[in-house]
Amino acid sequence: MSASAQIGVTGLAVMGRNLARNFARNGYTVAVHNRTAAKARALVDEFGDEGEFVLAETAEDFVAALERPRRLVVMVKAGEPTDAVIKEFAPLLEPGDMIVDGGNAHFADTRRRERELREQGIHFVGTGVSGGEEGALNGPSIMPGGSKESYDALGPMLEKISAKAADGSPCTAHIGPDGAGHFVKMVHNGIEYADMQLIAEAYQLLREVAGYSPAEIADIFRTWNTGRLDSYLIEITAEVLAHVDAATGEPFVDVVQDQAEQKGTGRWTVQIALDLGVPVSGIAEAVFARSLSGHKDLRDASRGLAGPKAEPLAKEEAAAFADQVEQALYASKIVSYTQGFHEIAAGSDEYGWDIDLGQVSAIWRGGCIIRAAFLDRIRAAYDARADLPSLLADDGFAREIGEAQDDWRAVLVAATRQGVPAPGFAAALAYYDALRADRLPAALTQGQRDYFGAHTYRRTDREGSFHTLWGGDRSEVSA
Ligand code: NBP
Repeated sequence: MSASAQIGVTGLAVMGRNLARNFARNGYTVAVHNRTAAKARALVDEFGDEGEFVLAETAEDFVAALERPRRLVVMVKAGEPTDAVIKEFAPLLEPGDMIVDGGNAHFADTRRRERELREQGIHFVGTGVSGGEEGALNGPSIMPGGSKESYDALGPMLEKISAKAADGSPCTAHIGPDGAGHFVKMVHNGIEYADMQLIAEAYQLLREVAGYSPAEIADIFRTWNTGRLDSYLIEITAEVLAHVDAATGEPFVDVVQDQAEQKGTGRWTVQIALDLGVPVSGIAEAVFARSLSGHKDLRDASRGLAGPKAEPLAKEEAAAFADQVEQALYASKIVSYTQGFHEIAAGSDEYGWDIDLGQVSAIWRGGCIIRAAFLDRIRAAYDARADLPSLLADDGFAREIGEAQDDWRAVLVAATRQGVPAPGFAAALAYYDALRADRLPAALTQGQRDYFGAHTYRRTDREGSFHTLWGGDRSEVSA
């Protein structure tokens, strides 16, 4: 087999198949391979006329079909299958070749794989790909990690197949070494969980407190989508809410079981945030809300617990409440992005990745699930000040969240009084209030820790660590 393909894709389920077609449609010759060869044959049979494909039935043929340095994209199920594929292909590759893992790998696995393959001179490029099936075909947001050298060889191709932002710039860039790309994709998904939860809470409040129907709420979301909340998730929310179930004639949202599932990247975002000591309370509430919804037996056993049932507002009050919900949603969204970017900054510091946060927000503007007009604002904030310690330190965001807070608080008062859970809105407001507090009760926590465990504390009025002799005369000693 002659080495005629500029890139190869192995793993041709929905994502790999569409990514291979995207490369071919953009003029690249693409070698295609799958463990079960029939899938590779089917791809070429069905879509062979979209561009140049080289069908490879064996691993040896696949590698032989690739121009050097070889660019081999792996789109298999994350975890053991990725290791199995690496084990199969690495012995067939040569120094300078690249293995690009586009699956949803845990960044720690990516770091390990990168280290192991580097010894062999192979570049391992852990790459986050967002946008689902549709994005893979028509332009995803792509977050490649790995060496700078590998980006030099791969970047132009990724830039060509990626989504383009409204200003025409490609939604991909070199994120940083080893696991940086998969880390950023992980946090992207965590933010996605938070966005979805906040939208779901807004829906629930509009339904139960304001008394709107799903179709009316769809219209409200459509209106919001023309303003500062303009985003893919708001757009599809309106579509889902407007959809009527053909079998029953009921709103679709009423015939779907209210138990949300998850694949794990949101959970990883929270687990890693705990390891890094970054407060991502909004993202955590989104993960927990999905988890709580899935505890059907617990929920069934708890439905009789005392508490108010929401009583819908009068029509004239409902519209004003909807405006307040928009403010609460926007303010909470600012907080979840603040928390997500804090986690990326902390990961970047911990692993020495030197991630450009403005660039991350720029490549999320198209192709991915959280694409939104709002990301332009975040990029502008980091462009104005690259070392911005927090999005809330940006004058524009600080002003907007300040202006939203009365309505944000009013929405939470209504939610609490009427017994409608809004954990994402509440966690976001608690984060905001904690950051702006003059004093936090952490001082008392330190006192308790010193009392039962002699963990010591620091004083406000002088340097050093101290311990109070709680069991004795309660005098203070330097520790
Ligand atoms: P799946 O995650 O369903 O994986 C199926 C593919 O993995 C098939 O090609 C299968 O080959 C291959 N595979 C498996 Br399973 N075990 C293997 C092994 N031991 N050796 C070789 N190949 C093996 O596919 P997907 O939904 O297209 O997703 C691909 C990757 O992209 C995943 O990591 C996913 O997390 C990530 N991702 C998915 C989305 C999305 O929206 N679906 C978005 C972003 C990222 P076979 O045909 O022989 O069984």
